[in-house]
Amino acid sequence: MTEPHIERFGPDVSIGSLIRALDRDGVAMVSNAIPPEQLAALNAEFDVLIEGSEPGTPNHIPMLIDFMGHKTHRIDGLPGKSKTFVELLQHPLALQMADHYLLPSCLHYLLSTAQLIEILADESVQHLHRDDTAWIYPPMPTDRDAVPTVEVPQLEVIVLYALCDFTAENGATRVVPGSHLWPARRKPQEHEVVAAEMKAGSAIYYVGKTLHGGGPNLTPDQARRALFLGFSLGWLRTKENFFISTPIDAVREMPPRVQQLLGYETHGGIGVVDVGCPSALLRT
Ligand SMILES: O=C(O)CCC(=O)C(=O)O
Ligand SMILES: [Fe+2]
Repeated sequence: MTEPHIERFGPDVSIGSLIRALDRDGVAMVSNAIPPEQLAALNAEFDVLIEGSEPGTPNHIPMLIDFMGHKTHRIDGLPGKSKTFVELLQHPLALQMADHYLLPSCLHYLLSTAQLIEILADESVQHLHRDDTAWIYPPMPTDRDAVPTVEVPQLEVIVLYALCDFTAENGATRVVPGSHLWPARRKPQEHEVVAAEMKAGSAIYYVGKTLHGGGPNLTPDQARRALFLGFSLGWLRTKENFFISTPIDAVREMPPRVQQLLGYETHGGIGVVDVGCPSALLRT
């Protein structure tokens, strides 16, 4: 039996080769996916965001606070906060991957989530999970990982960029190659988990069904910085776009039940603002 591993490609990889690896392993790595100048620009903008943030997500819904980490900075809302992020959002390889996996099931897809994640020294390991279980009810705490995998269409694809060197010690993302094809209840053994060690500017690409999680940061003083983007099917949303059509000042005057109907409450981890529940916006 071959040891599980993540196939590595160079930045000029063809989308066909990337897809072949993704179909087989559910994950693939691309070195130097971000050119050095863009990486430097991103990090300069993100340094400022991290300086203004605190680790931990106390405003998140209780069942996800441990998942989000207590010694981890998480910053979302990035399209409105970083010009370079907006450039990176158009990276052809990520969009070609999303075209391939999502367009068979929708007219067009959406940026579903994007987070800057900085795992600080002494953070513990994140639970191995599938990102697409966020949409599959019932969510935690019953048996959240025991959801059908192959029977469900591809809901989400993800690219996670390393913004610093990723090592097994500083919290490189842990991935279970092949787990996108596993039966729902199969649990990974430790020898099936691979740390996505890679240089700054590299990326892993994975599908929503692939088991993965942030690694523990075992270093005394190194931060591990990542940026992940998830693209999801374009119809995974409400028919009417009340978020845009209803001014927030009007929503503030409405009864809580109506605020909930208009989307100011998350569904588990779906519908977050500032890595938390958007109802916080109504109280400010
Ligand atoms: O930080 C990481 O390496 C992975 C984070 C992750 O998978 C998540 O928060 O869903
Ligand atoms: Fe994840």
